[in-house]
Amino acid sequence: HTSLPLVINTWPFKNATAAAWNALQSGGSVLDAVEKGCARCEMEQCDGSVGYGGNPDETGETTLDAMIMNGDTMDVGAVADLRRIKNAIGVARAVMEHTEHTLLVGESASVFAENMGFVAEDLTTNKSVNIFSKWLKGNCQPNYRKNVFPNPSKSCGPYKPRATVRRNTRAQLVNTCSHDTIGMIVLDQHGHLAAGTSTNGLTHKIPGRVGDSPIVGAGAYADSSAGAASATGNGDLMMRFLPSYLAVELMRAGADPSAACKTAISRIKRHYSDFFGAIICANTTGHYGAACNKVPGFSQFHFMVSNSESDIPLLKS
Ligand code: SD4
Repeated sequence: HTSLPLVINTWPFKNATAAAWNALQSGGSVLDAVEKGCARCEMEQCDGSVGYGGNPDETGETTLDAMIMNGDTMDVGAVADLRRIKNAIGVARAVMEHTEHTLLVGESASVFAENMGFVAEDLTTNKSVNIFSKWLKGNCQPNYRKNVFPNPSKSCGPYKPRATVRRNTRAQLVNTCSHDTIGMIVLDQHGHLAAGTSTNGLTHKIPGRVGDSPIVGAGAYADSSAGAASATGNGDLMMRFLPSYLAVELMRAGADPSAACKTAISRIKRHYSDFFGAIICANTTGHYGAACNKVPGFSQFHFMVSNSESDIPLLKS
């Protein structure tokens, strides 16, 4: 295909697109490109939703989820609930290249990272402290808990199970998330495909919560014989449908990337009509597409593209 290589990523994170593109141009592999692209967002704290200092959890800590997948070998490395390490995608790649495992989580993932030479540092910033203290001072809703009530002597936690069962507060779950995970797909001239994600998840999440981003087939999926996809949005809902895996399998069966993306989103909509989420897809020839579920009150979904027709990242929606 003449327009190869191809770099696409979720949201208007054009410096990430450029970093991935430059990695390819300077002889890097598709994995290098995905890693460099996502790492760029981790450094820039893209939209506050990637990297350190954003989306503090219920205790005020920022934790990170990331994954990287090699579509040639189907090797995957991922980290979830990673603490104290800024370069989550780098740790994910280290999991892939230096272990037999796929996913490491929490404190243990951080210890692994430190042993691999990643610098441990506080991920808290003035911004994340402000978000957290505003939440504490405000109504401090237990955003992601169902059937609980806050300790009556305090406005926030510790939360106790509610004695009488209430209806599932699905709307609350949907409306309190922020969504700007970077998901990236890179395809080179030789047909090598890779995909990856990096995020700090959701604001005020319950400690230990892991989103879709580090889950294979949910946050991203790549198979050089079929295509690749990556999702962004309400991971708690999206991961139930493995939308990235679904989109890749639809492309394998002959769907074009836009149709594959659309179907993956509509599968979720059937059950959660007001969920916020989007997906990007690319097939093995470098054709790409995207789809999102438009929800009132949420920003429109945008994504970035670089290919040989335009090595300046282009904003698409
Ligand atoms: C998550 N999917 O942790 C992530 C959040 C996100 O764009 O995509 N933001 O649920």
